[in-house]
Amino acid sequence: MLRIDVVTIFPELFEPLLSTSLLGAAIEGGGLAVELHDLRDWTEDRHRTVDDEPYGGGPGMVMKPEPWVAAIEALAGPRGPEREARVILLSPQGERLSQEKVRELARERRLVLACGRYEGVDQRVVDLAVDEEISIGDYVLSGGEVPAMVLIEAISRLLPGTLGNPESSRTESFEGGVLEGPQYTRPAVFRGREVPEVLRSGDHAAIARWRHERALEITKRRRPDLAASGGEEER
Ligand code: J9Q
Repeated sequence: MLRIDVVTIFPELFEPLLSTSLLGAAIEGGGLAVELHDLRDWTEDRHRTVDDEPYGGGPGMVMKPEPWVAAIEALAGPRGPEREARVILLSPQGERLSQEKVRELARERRLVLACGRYEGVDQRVVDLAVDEEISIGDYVLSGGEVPAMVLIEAISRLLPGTLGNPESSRTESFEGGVLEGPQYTRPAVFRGREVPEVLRSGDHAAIARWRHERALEITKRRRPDLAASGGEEER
């Protein structure tokens, strides 16, 4: 069982994700528990203030350290070998998320996901309380909430006993370091375009060969970076 605690100023953003089928299955199956926490619950002032102006000036606001460190230490304990959870800050400065990292995190017992806002979190939070920073890619977002959802969904698909279809998870894009080739369903002809003959031939060996060829082709063309790292990794 993996427990994920999410700390955010927008806990309600996560509600649809948790109630809808995707994670629903992982949670129903007992492999995953997600707990939402409002960062403002760890403020002490009347206005529940979570941000302030940046030292040195500049645009935007920076998230204050006190609520963050209080929240993280309440959920994970102080940083060190006794800590009960791995604390991850979703941030543009983080290490890029990969399927390898997802596999690693899916083996943990507890995670705390800290969702900061775009302008940033006081660096002392990172230095004192965060174990690692993760980015989902190089684009501007307004906060770490959507990146946290990406991470939760990716992890949920790997939890033991919670996967609807283990076969499809293994062969899907990236698990083997190769993209999937084209997929078709009925009708056999749509707007004059035919499904490739081989897929309708019933020749399973020929189908497997054709799919493997298309997979390598699309990977080489669209993702030469992936193609370079083998494509034969086969998990
Ligand atoms: C918190 N852009 O972007 C990509 N991965 C994480 C992020 C991010 C962001 C702004 C705030 C996280």
